[in-house]
Amino acid sequence: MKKLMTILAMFAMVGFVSCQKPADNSKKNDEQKEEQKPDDQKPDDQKPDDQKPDDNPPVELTIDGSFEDWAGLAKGTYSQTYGDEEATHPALTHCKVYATAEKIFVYVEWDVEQVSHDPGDPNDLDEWGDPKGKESVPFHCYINTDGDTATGGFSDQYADASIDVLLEGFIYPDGANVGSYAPGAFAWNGDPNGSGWAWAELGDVTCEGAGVDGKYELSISCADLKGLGFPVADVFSIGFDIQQNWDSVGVLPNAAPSEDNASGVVNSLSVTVQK
Ligand SMILES: [Ca+2]
Ligand SMILES: [Ca+2]
Repeated sequence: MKKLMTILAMFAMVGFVSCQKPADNSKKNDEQKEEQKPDDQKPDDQKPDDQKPDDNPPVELTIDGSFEDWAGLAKGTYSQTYGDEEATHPALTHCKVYATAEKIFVYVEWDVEQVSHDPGDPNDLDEWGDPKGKESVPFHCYINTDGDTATGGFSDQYADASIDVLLEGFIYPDGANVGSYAPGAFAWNGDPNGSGWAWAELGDVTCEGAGVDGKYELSISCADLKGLGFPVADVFSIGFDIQQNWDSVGVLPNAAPSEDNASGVVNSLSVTVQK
């Protein structure tokens, strides 16, 4: 009888131990959950799928003069602005900017009524070697590459006056047709937050451009900007102008002049790089 009681007691203990195991495991799981809580706040693999930035993976737009690829961009991944018809230089009417670690993509629209282009007479050259009567359409990208409002300048067109790099090229390279964008790059060499046309030649930046009258897309190589000493920050800003024979006729972003802002100059457009 004593032996039987001993055996029953042993079963009871085994049963007790068995019953304790899940309790122990539950406690351990709870502890593990506690330990994992900080990881839940990590941005990458710990986040629920719907919060992953991979929902909007960076895409490569095609610079081909058709713009359907822009329509496919997820909202919130690009920056855009529309021109004010009452602005001092209203010829640019709309721009969108989408940036990846590799490229800055720009889409821009202008009012063709306000911008004329003409190759002129190739057999009748002026003192500069350009065909007489040629109507040129320079296009500038003004980039606050470091996103730092304490560096750069050009308050003439942007209230934040923090443009570090200027790209200068042509939308109608031959004067007759919309063509690719092959700009030269220049660095701001005026006073910080200063004004005036104060730029020092940097070199070339690889770009592409394509479009039709009034609509254009272009890309800018971030590696080339970095190679010239101007890496593009995760949040940078940018502005544009379109010129008629070297006079600005369109500036973006812009605003209508007002009592508080007689020039209608506003900040450059802030852009967040998609990664
Ligand atoms: Ca395209
Ligand atoms: Ca800057």
